[in-house]
Amino acid sequence: MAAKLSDGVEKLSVEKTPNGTTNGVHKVDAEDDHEDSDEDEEDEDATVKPDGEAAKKKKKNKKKKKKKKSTPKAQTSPPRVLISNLFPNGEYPEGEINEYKNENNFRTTSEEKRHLDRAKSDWLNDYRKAAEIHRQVRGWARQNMKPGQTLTEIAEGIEDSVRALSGHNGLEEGDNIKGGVGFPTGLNINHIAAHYSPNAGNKTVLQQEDVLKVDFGVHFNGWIVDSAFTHTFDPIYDPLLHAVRDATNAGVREAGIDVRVGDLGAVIQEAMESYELEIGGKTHPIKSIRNLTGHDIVQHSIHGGKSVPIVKSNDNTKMEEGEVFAIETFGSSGKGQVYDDLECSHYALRSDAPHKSLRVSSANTLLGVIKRNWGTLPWCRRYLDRLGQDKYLLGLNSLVREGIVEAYPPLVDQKGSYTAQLEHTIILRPNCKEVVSRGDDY
Ligand SMILES: [Co+2]
Repeated sequence: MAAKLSDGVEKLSVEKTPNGTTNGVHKVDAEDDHEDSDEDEEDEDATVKPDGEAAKKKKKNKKKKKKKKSTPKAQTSPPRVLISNLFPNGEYPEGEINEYKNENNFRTTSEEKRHLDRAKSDWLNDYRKAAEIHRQVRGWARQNMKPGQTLTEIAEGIEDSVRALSGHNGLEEGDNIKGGVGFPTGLNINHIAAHYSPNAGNKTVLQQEDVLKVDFGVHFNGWIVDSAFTHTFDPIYDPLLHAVRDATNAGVREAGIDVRVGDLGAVIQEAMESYELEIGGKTHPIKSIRNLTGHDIVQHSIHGGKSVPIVKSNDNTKMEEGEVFAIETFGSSGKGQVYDDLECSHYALRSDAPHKSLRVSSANTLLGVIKRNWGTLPWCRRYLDRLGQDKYLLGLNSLVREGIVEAYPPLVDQKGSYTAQLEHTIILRPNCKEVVSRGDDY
């Protein structure tokens, strides 16, 4: 889920950015692939056991085999097998591990940092569990999304899968705060860059020529994996997809403890703006969308308060040890700037919500429902519908007006333009950086 810069902040960073920071645009070979290769994982159980032990182990395995017959070993299509059934030892695969660079190099071998890291291992395992669910659900979605499907069908397919794998269907009060869907599934087509999810009755059908951004979240205990990709059926958009992939990977690579977010923005912009998109004989430079940013993630809040710009800026805010960041980049063939448009679907209770007495009684009732079901996690109108809430719009609008609930309307670039997005969640562990949402796909 993207963060939008407030107008004031945006002006500040744009003012400070010298004009013409875009380097000479050159066309990059569409096949050029700079992605980091996955490192081989070490075999965890490589120690040799004495004979007696080995024999015992054999017996154990025999017993296990019988049991296994009742529990499925593989994920189904659509995904419905509880993730914990696929990892019976309770340990989930780690993401891509990156060593810290330069003055932070000492962290790789520091005993003190290693100790700090171990102290938080349960938290990390929960994070990896959410990431594994994200990988399995998006793997299925990428294979099964087809032109002709409605956006509602696609959104529900993803959300039902996340609910099934996490074991949190979110229907009982409080269940969704424990785990499951981390925020509304964004299904953003073409010039729509972020925060679009179908509301009830939406009849939008995915088209062959569409550029679809799929942005969804999975969480346990309020720690959200925020990851997004762009899906197309026509290879003419490949340069746009490669631009955001390179830009996000550049951001992920350069992110680290003590890194200034403004510097990260420059690196991201340079990678992004080395591409161009050719459509119908016309060439469009690809721009970083300058008023969209990545963000830090704190427990139960998708936007912690820090931004990761995707254009060069003088923001000297530093990333710190233990922080979690969503590194997301947006490329556009349009103006490279978004504005609010279309019907709102995404909302979240503000963590700094004022305590006020509300004149609209339905607003009071709705506020209770929101607090008990999501706390400060984001949700959309469809999630209220599935809990049996109706006629809530008056109350909802009043909560937004009073500054209690934040509305996140869709963000769009100019009509006719194409936008793409790629997003990963990274954890700045004390002794290494973990790209927890990394998969074979992106
Ligand atoms: Co995000």
